[in-house]
Amino acid sequence: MTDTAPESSSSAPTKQPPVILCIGMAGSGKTTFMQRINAHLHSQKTPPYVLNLDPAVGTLPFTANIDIRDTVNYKEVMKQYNLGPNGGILTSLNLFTTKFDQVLNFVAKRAESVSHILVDTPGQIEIFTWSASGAIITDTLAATYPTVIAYIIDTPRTTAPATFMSNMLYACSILYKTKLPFILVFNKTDVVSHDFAVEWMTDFEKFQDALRRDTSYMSSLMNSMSLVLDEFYQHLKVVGVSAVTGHGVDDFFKAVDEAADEYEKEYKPEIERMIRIKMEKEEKERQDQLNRLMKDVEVSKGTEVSLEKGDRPIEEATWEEDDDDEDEEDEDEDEEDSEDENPLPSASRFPPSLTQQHNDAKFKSWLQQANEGQ
Ligand SMILES: Nc1nc2c(ncn2[C@@H]2O[C@H](COP(=O)(O)OP(=O)(O)O)[C@@H](O)[C@H]2O)c(=O)[nH]1
Ligand SMILES: [Mg+2]
Repeated sequence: MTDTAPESSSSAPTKQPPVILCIGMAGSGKTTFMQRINAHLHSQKTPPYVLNLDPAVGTLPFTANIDIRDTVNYKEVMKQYNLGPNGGILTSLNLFTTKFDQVLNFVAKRAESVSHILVDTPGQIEIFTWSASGAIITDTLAATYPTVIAYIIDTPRTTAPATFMSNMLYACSILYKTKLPFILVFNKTDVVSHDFAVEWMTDFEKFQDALRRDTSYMSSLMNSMSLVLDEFYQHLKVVGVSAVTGHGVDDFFKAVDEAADEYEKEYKPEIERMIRIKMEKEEKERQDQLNRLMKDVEVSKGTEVSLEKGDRPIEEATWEEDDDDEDEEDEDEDEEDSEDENPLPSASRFPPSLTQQHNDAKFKSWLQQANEGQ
């Protein structure tokens, strides 16, 4: 090996821009945050490539390079398929996903010249996180680009321990589903600081205290579930931002850089391993099929191919109702009563039996006679 040899088999030596997938509950501030980080990157003279996947957004406060609304009209989809708002959004996303290979081509053409790829997702979180389309989009992006989930949280609305816990459990489920580097983005810190959240996440006792003070019916359930989350917190990066004032955006990009490194070191080898396993499985299936075919050719010595079904030749298994129990012998008897009828060959056997060949010849001469008679 020379020192100039490429380390991996990857054909693209250039560094790919990280994808930032903005996911979060409706109203958490995904779109406003997209606008903020887009403006930030433009001000740094490192423009991103921007995708909007929310078909129901009224006006976008940023310019998207690819906008789902240019491809599908969500209101028309609702009308045509007789759907409600959520069904309309989901169906629009499904329709868009059928064209996602083309979207990827567009992204690939610009990938070298952009710093990041920003993706805004539909207002309702579950439409993206629990749909097949959302998974396809996430997985295909993550197969090519260092992909990072930015989970946007409405900080002022998550100060109650039970709400906080629900939000964390939701984030946890997305982390385990996507298996991608994850940044918890506590948004709206201009209204409420996210210090309480950091405290709860780092000091288990403090969260337990808060839960004890919370007398809601959920608190005992929460108490036991909070133990589970301790492990989950180890895998997270936490930043507090304000999409409105721009506070914390530098911290966010630092977290993105770290998460992108994490992707290269931990997630990419895993994704490549999964792709390799899938390809090996497909190759093995192909090889098995080829082997079966070669075996059939060998058995038949290149003269005839026997189509086996179980231990019996398929012709017997399929056509036995035509014959009585005595096989070939009674075929000769059949000839007599078919003398005047159309001796149309059944074409049911390959290679044709002697009787069948005889019938074929009879059919040809019958056809000739019929033609001459016209
Ligand atoms: N005070 C404050 N309000 C915000 C912030 N980010 C978003 N909002 C508001 O939250 C509401 C929902 O924001 P939007 O970006 O549409 O949320 P999305 O549904 O997650 O895309 C809007 O009224 C925003 O103005 C923030 O950092 N601070
Ligand atoms: Mg939005």
